[in-house]
Amino acid sequence: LAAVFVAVAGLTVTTLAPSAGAADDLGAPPATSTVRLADEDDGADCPVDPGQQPSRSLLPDPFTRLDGTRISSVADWRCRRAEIRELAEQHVYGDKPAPPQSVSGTVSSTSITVNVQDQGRSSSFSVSVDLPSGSGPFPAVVVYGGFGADTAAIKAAGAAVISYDPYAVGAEGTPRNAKRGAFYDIYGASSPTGLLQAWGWGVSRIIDVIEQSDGSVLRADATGVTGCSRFGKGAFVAGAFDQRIALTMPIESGTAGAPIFRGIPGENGSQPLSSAYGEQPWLGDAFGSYTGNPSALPVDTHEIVGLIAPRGLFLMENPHVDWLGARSGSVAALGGAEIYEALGAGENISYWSDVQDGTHCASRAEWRGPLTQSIQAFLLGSGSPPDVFRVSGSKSGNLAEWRDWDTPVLTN
Ligand code: MCU
Repeated sequence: LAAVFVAVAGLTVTTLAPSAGAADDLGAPPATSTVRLADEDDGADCPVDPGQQPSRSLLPDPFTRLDGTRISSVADWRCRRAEIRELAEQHVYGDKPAPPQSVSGTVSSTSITVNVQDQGRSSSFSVSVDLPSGSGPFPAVVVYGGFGADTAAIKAAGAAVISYDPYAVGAEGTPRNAKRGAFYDIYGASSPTGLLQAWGWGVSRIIDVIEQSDGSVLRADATGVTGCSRFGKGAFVAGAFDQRIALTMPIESGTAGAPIFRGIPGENGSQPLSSAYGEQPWLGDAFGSYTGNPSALPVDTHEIVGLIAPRGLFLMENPHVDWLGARSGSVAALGGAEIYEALGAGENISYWSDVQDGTHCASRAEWRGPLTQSIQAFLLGSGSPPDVFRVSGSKSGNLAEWRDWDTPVLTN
């Protein structure tokens, strides 16, 4: 995994915040320095010319660039990924601003404070921290909201739980032209960026503060993110737009989360695109022109899965509640898994939807094992990822019906 990851990240290994005077006589790096294997966005320098993309009822080909040529090597993925990222910002989620001018804050064993300054404005929020037993520094999982995530299992696996209230960063219940929260205090109440992207921006700023800390409580290179339902949508988007997030675990995310947009109109009982767009400003304002015509979208969520590749991803879905669009979710996972395969990281994506309990965001014993394994593999560097793909029979989509492209063998 490490080899693949470094190759895709373009070998951007940066040493951050070495602690003064800690270097030994041999000149080795100080033991407490933090090595960052990835930036928030390793393709920020890639040229992207979105132009006009033709409408298509099938899923866009993740491996064909906007200029119509196909990628042929693993290294090509970095700038192809940048194209997908840009399309996703423009048409689906709204823009995630470049890292802010300044981020500061504190990390303690009980809380993290975050202060951000950008474009002449500033805002702050804080989150609570709950450490596992044992001695740190610990990896951490950012848990959105207060339901659906198995915080006991996260701690038992050896990771801290960071309890994140996304509404402090992007409030629900506002009209699109009067958005509120720490993100919108800086980027404006009428920013066209939706709540999911704003919430993910908040997670990125938490990671900034952990990176700047002395590293004695939390490890900056081992952050995961999870949440259920609307917060599953949020976790999915956070993982897609920050490559420092080593493990993404969306739960029962439904429309505007993992399920392919193109599948929703044909999936009985699933939350319509117009409903997800209108219920809360989760998606960016620009998505409004696609709710009746997802074929016109130049991107779909199998490629958002691809933005997370080759990092750890464990998608959890519930097939019992039709509203959650689990069939479209399975197609996103299958399509996205093609990208993982092409990058040589097929074992890093797991999917599990054949659960017993039909209750939305229930606590589920079935997921405890693969959740623990994911945390250990991707955040603690021990054991191997679950590498499971369990689709519910009643909600299993067929990728072949959704694509006219094949998966290339990429050279290394
Ligand atoms: C699945 O996530 C949402 C869903 O999109 C909404 O329509 C519904 O109101 O709330 C779900 C949720 O967040 O439940 C906690």
